[in-house]
Order: sequence, then C-alpha cells, then structure tokens
Amino acid sequence: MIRFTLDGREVQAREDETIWEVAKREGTLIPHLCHKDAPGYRSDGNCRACMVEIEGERVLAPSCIRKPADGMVVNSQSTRAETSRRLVMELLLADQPEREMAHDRSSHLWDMADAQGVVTSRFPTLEVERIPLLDDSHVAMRVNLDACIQCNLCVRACREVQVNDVIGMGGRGHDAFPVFDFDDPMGDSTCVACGECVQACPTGALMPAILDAEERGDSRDFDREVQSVCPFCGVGCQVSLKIKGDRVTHVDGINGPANEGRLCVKGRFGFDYIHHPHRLTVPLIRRSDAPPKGLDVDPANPWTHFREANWQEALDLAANGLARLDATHGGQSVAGFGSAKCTNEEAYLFQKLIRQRFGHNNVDHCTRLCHASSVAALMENVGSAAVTATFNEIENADVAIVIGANPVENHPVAATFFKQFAKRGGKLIVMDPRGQALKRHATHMLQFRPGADVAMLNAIMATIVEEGLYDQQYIDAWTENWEAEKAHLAQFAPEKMAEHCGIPAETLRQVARDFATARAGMIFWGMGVSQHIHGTDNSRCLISLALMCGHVGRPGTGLHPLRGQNNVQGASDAGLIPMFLPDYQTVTDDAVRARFSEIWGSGDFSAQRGLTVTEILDAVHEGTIRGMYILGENPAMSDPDVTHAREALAKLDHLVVQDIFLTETANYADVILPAAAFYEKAGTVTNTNRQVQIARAAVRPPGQALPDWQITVELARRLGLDWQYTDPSEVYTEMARGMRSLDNITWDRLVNDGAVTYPSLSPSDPGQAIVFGDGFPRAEGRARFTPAAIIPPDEVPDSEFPMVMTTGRQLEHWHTGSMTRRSRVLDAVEPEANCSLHPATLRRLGVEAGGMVRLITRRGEITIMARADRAVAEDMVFVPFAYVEAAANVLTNPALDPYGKIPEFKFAAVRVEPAGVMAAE
Ligand SMILES: Nc1nc2c(c(=O)[nH]1)N[C@H]1C(S)=C(S)[C@@H](COP(=O)(O)OP(=O)(O)OC[C@H]3O[C@@H](n4cnc5c(=O)[nH]c(N)nc54)[C@H](O)[C@@H]3O)O[C@H]1N2
Ligand SMILES: Nc1nc2c(c(=O)[nH]1)N[C@H]1C(S)=C(S)[C@@H](COP(=O)(O)OP(=O)(O)OC[C@H]3O[C@@H](n4cnc5c(=O)[nH]c(N)nc54)[C@H](O)[C@@H]3O)O[C@H]1N2
Ligand SMILES: [Mo]
Repeated sequence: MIRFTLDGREVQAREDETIWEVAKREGTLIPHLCHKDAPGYRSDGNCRACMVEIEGERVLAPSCIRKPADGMVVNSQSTRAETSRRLVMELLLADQPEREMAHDRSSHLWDMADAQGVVTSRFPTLEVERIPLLDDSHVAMRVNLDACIQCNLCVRACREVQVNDVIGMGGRGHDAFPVFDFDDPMGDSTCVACGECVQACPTGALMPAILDAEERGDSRDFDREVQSVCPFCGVGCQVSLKIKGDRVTHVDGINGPANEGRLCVKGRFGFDYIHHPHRLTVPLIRRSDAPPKGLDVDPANPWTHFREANWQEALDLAANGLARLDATHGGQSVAGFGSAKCTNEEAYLFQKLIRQRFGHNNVDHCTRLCHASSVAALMENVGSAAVTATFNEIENADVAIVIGANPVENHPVAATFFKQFAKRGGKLIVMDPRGQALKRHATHMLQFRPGADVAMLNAIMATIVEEGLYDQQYIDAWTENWEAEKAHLAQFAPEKMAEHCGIPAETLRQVARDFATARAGMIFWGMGVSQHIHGTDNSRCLISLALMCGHVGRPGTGLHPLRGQNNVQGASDAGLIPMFLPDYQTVTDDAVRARFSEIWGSGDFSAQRGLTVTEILDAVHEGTIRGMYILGENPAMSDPDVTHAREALAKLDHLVVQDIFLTETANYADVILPAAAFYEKAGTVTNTNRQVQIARAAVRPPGQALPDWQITVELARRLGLDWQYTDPSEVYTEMARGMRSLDNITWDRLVNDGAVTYPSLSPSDPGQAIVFGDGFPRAEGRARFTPAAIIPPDEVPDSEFPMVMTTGRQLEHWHTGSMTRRSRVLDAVEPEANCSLHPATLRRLGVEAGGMVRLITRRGEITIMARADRAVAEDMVFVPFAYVEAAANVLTNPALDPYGKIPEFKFAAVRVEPAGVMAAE
C-alpha cells in the first residue's frame, strides 16, 4: 500500500492504481476524456483533461496515467489545475460543432464541460476547409470526424479491447484522425461492427446511426434503462437496454462477468427483431379450408392459412388436441421440443409438462444438434457436462487449443479474450479445416482434413506418450484407464497419421510439445468437433489430451466446449433432455424419479430414456408420435435432411407451435401461440461459463403475446395439471429444490447480484470459475481415458458426389434466420443466401465470384450465390444454414453419432454445378 495526500487528506493506493482511480474511489471525479473508466481500457494520458498538481513538480501531471508515490502531495482542486483543465476543454470545444448542433448533445464531452462550468470557447473555431467530411457509409454507425478530439479511445477499443485492428490514426498533429483500414469509408472497411468504438467515443464522433438522425442526436434521449442479458449466443453478455416509449432505442455492453463491457454486432445492433412487424401478436388457428400442410404452398405468405383467435379458443384447441391423442393413442403419441432460447424456468416447465402429463421422456431440444456428443463424452469421462473453467480463464493460460470452433463469428466476445491472449504472447493453436479468422492470431494453424480429428488428436497424444511429456503424477492421482489409452495410442504415430489428417508429422509433434510442456493449457471446442458420427470420439480425444497433460482444475487450464444458444447450458441443466432430469440425474434411476415425483406432487413416469430430436421425427414418420408441442425451435430449418423433417411435421395430427414469428415450423402448425421475446420477459439463463444470470423484462410484448412460461402454465392447466405458478421466481425456487448445482443461488441473490457462477459454495461465494481441482464427480473422484479409433465420415465423396459440403454459421445471422433476417442492420450487412468456395474451384466450375451454383447431395439440391474464399479447401464448399430460400439442411446427412445422437452436419458428399448457365449443346 502506498500512502499519499490527496486534496489535503491522507489516502492509500494499491501499487497498480493511478491518482485518477484513487480520487474516484475517494469520491472525486477528476474530469477525463481520453481515459475510459471501464475494464480493458489502457489509460493513455494524451488529452490533458485530467491534469492535477503535485507538490514539488514544475508541470501538472495527467492523473489517469500517473501513479502516486509514498508521501506525494497531490492537489486535484488547485486553481492552477482547474484553470488548466478548463483551458483544455475550451480548446477542444472550439473545434466542436455547437452543442445545439452536436451529433450527441449528451456526450461525455459535454458532461465534462458542464462539470467544469465550461459553456463556450474563447478560441477561434476550426477553419471551414479543415473540418473533416462526415462518413455515413456504414448501416449501423456514423463517423463524424468534426467531433473528433483525437483522444485515441476508438483505436484502443478496436485494437486492444476487441482486437479487430481496423481503426488506426492517420494524418499528423492537429489533423490526425481515425482511419479505417487504409483510409476506406467505414462501410467499405473490414469493420465487423462490434460497435466498441461507438461505446468508447466520448464525443459522438462515432455514433450509432439511429441516434444521429439528421446529424444531430442525443444519446440520453430515452425514458428508462433496463439491464438484461443478450439473447443470442452462449457467451451471455450483459447489456443495458435504453428504452423510449415501448421501444428499445439502443444497447450498451455492461460489466458482466463474461463480457466485461464488450458486445458484438448482434448484441449491439441486432436487438430490433423484437420490434419487427412480422411479430406474432395474436393466437392463430389453421383455417379449415387451408391447403394440405407443406412449405411449398405459399412460402411468401403463410399467414393466409391461419385465422386469428382469442387466447381462450387457441389454448383450448391446443390442449384438447394433445389430450385427445393421449386418450386414444396413449401419452407416447405426444412429444415436445423445448427451447434453448428461453429461460431456465421455461425449459424446466416444458420438460415437467411432458413428463408429468404424458408420462414419458420424449422431450428434447436443439442441444441434440449441438453439443450432445460433447455432453456424452464429458458425462462418461469427467462426470459432468459443463465447462471445467470459464473462457475468461484463458487470461491465466500460456497455451490454448481452439478446435472446430469459429469464435470470431460465433462467440465474438469470447474471441476478443482469445485474441488478447495471443497478443500477450500466449500460444494459440487453431485446428480447423477452414482457414478461419483466428488463423491470423495463431502460433500453429492446423488446417487439417475434415472429419480427421481423431487421427490428428491421437497422433498428438501418441507424441506426448512417446516423448514422455505426460503428467504421470496427475494421471496417477486423478484418472483411470491410462494404461489402455497409452497402449491404444501406440498405433497412431504422427508419421503414420500425417497423410490421414493432412498435417506434417513434425507439426503434430511440435503442437504436442507446446501443449504438453505448457504450465497451463486450455481446450476450447465447437461444432466442428461435435457434429460428426464420431463426435463423441472427437470429444473423448480432447478430454484425454487435457487429462494426460494435467491441464484441468488449475488456473488457466480446462475443458471448455463453447456452448451455443444463450441458454443451452441452462435448458440442459433444467432437464430438457430425454435421458436426464434436472442436473443430469438419469431418468432410469427410480430414486431420482421418486424425488421429482415428490417435488411435483405427482405419480411416477416412464423409466425409459426418451427419444431424441431426430428420433422423434422418425417416430412421426412411423406413426407412433402423432402430436407435438414445439416451443422456440425451428426444426423445419435446423434439422438435418429437412425435407424428411418437414414431411414429419406435415404428417402430425396435431401440432402446437409457440414462437415469436410465423416460422417455417409454425407454417405446419394447427395452433400458433404468440410468445413474448427475450427482452419482454423475466427469468434466469445460464451461459457457457456456468454463470446463472438474471434477465429482466424491458419492454411490453406486442399485442396479446405472453411470456412463454405463462403460456405453458395455461396449457398445463387445460391438460388437467394443478399448476399455480404466478411468477418465474416460484418456478426457479421449485427447480432449485431438485438441483444441487443451484445450491446457494437464490432468486433474490440473482436479482441483487445479476450473476452467480455455479457451483457456489456459500451464500456469498460468487461461484467457482474453475472446478475439479480436487477430483471429479465420478467413480472414486477419477476422470477416465476412453480410447478412440478412427471412423470415416458416413458419406465419403465418390464420382457422383465428388466434393465435401460442410455447414455452419456467419457472424450476422442466427441459425434459421428467424430473428436476424428481421434485424435491419444484420440483414443489411448479410442479405443474401451464400456459400463459399475456393477461387480455384470457382474457376474450374467456370463461375464468377457472386455467380450462382447448384449444390446437390443425395437428399436434395439448392441454388445459391457463391463467394470466393481462400479459407475453404479446394474440394470443399461451406454453406451457412440461415437462409430459407437456399436451405442448407435440404442437403445435410442425418446419419447419427451412436452416443450423442447428433447428426453429421459437418460432412456430406456433394456435387457443385454452375447454375444459371444453360448446359452446353
Ligand atoms: N453468429 C452466430 N453465432 C452463433 C450461432 C449462430 O447461428 N450465428 N449459433 C450458436 C450456436 S447454437 C452454436 S452451437 C455455436 C457454434 O459455433 P461454432 O462451433 O464455432 O460453429 P460452426 O460455424 O458450425 O463450426 C465451427 C467450425 O468447425 C469447423 N469444422 C468443419 N468441419 C470440421 C471438422 O471435421 N473438424 C473440425 N475440427 N472442425 C471442423 C468449421 O470450419 C468451423 O470453422 O455458435 C453460436 N453462436
Ligand atoms: N446444417 C446445419 N444445421 C444445424 C447446425 C449446423 O451447424 N449446420 N447446427 C445445429 C445447432 S448447433 C443448433 S443449436 C440448432 C439450432 O436450431 P433451432 O433452435 O431450431 O434454431 P433457431 O433459429 O435458433 O430457433 C429458435 C427459434 O426460437 C424462436 N424464438 C426466439 N426467441 C424466442 C422466445 O423468447 N420465445 C419463443 N417461444 N421463441 C423464441 C425463434 O424465432 C426461432 O424460431 O441448429 C442445428 N442445425
Ligand atoms: Mo448449437
């Protein structure tokens, strides 16, 4: 601790604290502009707005970078300091547009001017010819350099916080201004529109376009602010929603445990789907004169097949249809798909409804298409399916593997931490068949053959065994089955596997050494690992790799499957899975079922594991399942071999769909129930880091739409269940009774603290970021090695289908596009269905970049615009699945992994042909 005098008082400072920070802690806000009081921002001391006087020093000191020393006497309120600071403000204001004409009349700059009583400037204004031009080339943000004070915060935001490296300073001295790439207009640059610069800018020189109407705006022109959690991905960024009337006007990132103030383009600019005119506002019932169910009827206007109904009629019809099927064909004839886009409480109620009312476990959700195989491997070998460490732990790692995940596009805020890690000198090892965006930051980029994960990972582990780099002490203390694993790996020498996976043996060895000899290493993985018929084997390898190096349970170590949906961790935890009740307690265990029957005050239900997503749709084809309740899922777009899935939906006697839009799936419904969107309801969600966070209702749902939990309760009551919930907190409290993971995490605590990580060991413990340092929740506390053998993809290319199709995501779009294609900014940035091929492949096909191609697999064909992308291998095509007009899942292979029951979304044999060109004579 350092002791010094600040404004006549004796104060203390930590080694790393600046005078500015100490002053703030002591209740004095020293004016500041280039200094941003937010995590991740380095102070720069360039603007001189925060000068203070230090006794014995000739010149004033910038308090934002100056650290106090023992015995120092600092005066922040001396006349000299105050005069100097006001002078700085006046000089800056001279070059600004007048306040009435300001791009942001409530900017931080004006707040600081007000705080010092500076209203106008005595100095001459900037010569007209030197006022920089405005740049409105970007749909989401405006660049108003006439308001720029050269504080450099946008550069730090872009380069140091988000590590996007787009903004730099161009020009010199007084005419130095931010530039994008090589002086491009912002809209033409490589900017990914995370908006960090907009959030950082203190003057309105960078602003959300919507706030800068007619080049004049006011960022404080809102009525209310509500804090909630972003509804898109599993990172779980905390947001501050600014609301005017009944609309969200704009969004800022706040200091949540995962995001530390950061957001991506979807979180910052993609919120407006909730205000889209397509929102469902009244219950709908299929018209008796509607044509047979099918997407081919009139995709442009599915509304015509439905009529409006009141809630009473729609709920009665929905419930009676399901009850009738139960009465005539038994409970097994009704199945449910719940949602990972809704809250924990909603997921819990959904699985409870199916189990309690229909007596079986045929309830599942999109986790089946996602990390089901990772979950299978983690349950088997670690005894728990959640991450062993938060992604933020990468801060303490010195090596990290990112395999089969593209976080720059799919977990963009997590990716900022990964990029910072690499920038600090951490060794980043990226393994992906596609040259994805993290490649630029990677120490090793292993661009291997798709589907060859087991060969590659076994070769790396074989090296670790052969070169004796494993952690014998850790293995002895905390694992089992090592000898079998070790023996198994002997067949996988890198020299033998090199050809198999397409990576030179020496590279595999180097990667093995880097990972094994590191002090602390982490492994992150995604859909490239899980979505294969050998997805469980892929994950087994990753688990084994971490275990043999002892990279679990310590700071900077861990296994982290990056969870996808905003609440897929929570929905799975809440029991929205056919094999598990809440907290992964198996349905086959009589004692477990008895415990839930007791909590629910009801009888027993089936001891048989239920059917999974794709199995349920197969059972519809077979005629054993005849009715479904689908809440917040869009299987008519997201399932593999979607033609087969759509036929199943069309075949159902009774389909109830609850969504916020009339989706492709809702198009097959008999009854459509209009739900409140995420920002319109309260509840809890659990992110990829095991952080349980509170979401608050910010605006009213449109029309008659209701929160999902309320609709499910209404349905349950009409189905004869005595459910009395009147608030999500009651559901949460019941849920916590059956879930040890929620011990010490009460609803009230979440309301107060915003977030708690599970497990939380006491009512005041913020939760354990790292788990399993002292053993695993399985046999004798030991984790297990499960050897994996090489299994080829289900459908290998042949002469008829010679290329490999892989599917996935893009930054701006969310899965089936229902939300993001209805967001103004997101749709404007990525408006058209597209696939990516290597330029050489396009040349071979005779197709120009931007031209159309036809993709044909054994399931069907689509026509789609082709982009040239060197990141894609020459024998591959990458297709995102967000576009109904060219739906990737018409093509995908439904073959399943035997353990996780996950389909092989990442590999299908495909033929690519030019489209739009007539065949030669
Ligand atoms: N913008 C956006 N973000 C999202 C989503 C979204 O729809 N849009 N969805 C969310 C959800 S639910 C999820 S699950 C996550 C998914 O996030 P990711 O796991 O990042 O998803 P993908 O883009 O499907 O695939 C990841 C990577 O796998 C690679 N890959 C393909 N084949 C193989 C292979 O055989 N082996 C290996 N090792 N890699 C391979 C691909 O090249 C790709 O870079 O994203 C979440 N975030
Ligand atoms: N080809 C291919 N297919 C894939 C994948 C792939 O990589 N390739 N990935 C798979 C993966 S990982 C996943 S997770 C799945 C995702 O598959 P889905 O979960 O089916 O996809 P989403 O588009 O996220 O569907 C969510 C639905 O919820 C609705 N919704 C949003 N908010 C709310 C709300 O508050 N209440 C209600 N009631 N509804 C709401 C949306 O409008 C949308 O219809 O796709 C899988 N399919
Ligand atoms: Mo997912």
